[in-house]
Amino acid sequence: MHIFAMSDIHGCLDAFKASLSTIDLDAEDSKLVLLGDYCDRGPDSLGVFELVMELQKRYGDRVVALRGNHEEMFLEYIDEVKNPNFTQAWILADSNLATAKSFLDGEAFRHVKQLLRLRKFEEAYAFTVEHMKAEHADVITWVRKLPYFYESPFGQVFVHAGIEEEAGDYWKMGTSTESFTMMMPDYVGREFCLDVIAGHINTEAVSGIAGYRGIWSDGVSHYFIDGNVMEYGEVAVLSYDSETGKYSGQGLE
Ligand SMILES: [Mn+2]
Repeated sequence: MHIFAMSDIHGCLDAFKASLSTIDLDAEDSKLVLLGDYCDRGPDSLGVFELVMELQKRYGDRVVALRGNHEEMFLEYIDEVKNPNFTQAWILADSNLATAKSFLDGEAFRHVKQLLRLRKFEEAYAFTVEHMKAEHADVITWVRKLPYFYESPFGQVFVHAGIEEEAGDYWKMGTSTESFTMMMPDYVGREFCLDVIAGHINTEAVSGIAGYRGIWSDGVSHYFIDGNVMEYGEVAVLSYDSETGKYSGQGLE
């Protein structure tokens, strides 16, 4: 089997498509695991969500989509719409309103901008969420069902941020939903009984090597695959071949 993994696409639909074009999903023994953070920052969050949904329709369980902290925030700002105290959190979480813009048609987005200019923040927030619910309920429903991790038959766990490795065999029970999507890379350099493949923190930050991009491994049990698409314009692809047990991808070897 060939497993491909990508993470932290962050609304960068063109970069995602370019990386997809390098892998063959038509082969029956291939699998694509996406580690979350499809939305926010980049220009087309809705387009990325819809493309992943389409891939799952086409390829079934050959395409696994996990959830990241940005999907958690996305659901939070939809669910907290009756809470006026959340208005500021919404504006801050969706930097430059990039995600809202992708979900709203031109006229609706101009209306939101106008409300914001008039400092009608709560109204802008409520209007945005109402529009998203009315026009893109399928996407919201899909995001709600995204799982937190994927365990392969080859001694691997794929996750957005990480797992509580101190819990050993009980990591599933021992890892909170916040940790799955947001934990710091606390176990770098320590051996674990599974390979842990994660995104969330870009590889320049986790490696400590200035300008690093692509995939980074700690040489023990961890592979980090967020190559920082906003900075470098590319979504890194990790490949794993179960016949040889070898990982490959930009930055490895
Ligand atoms: Mn993240």
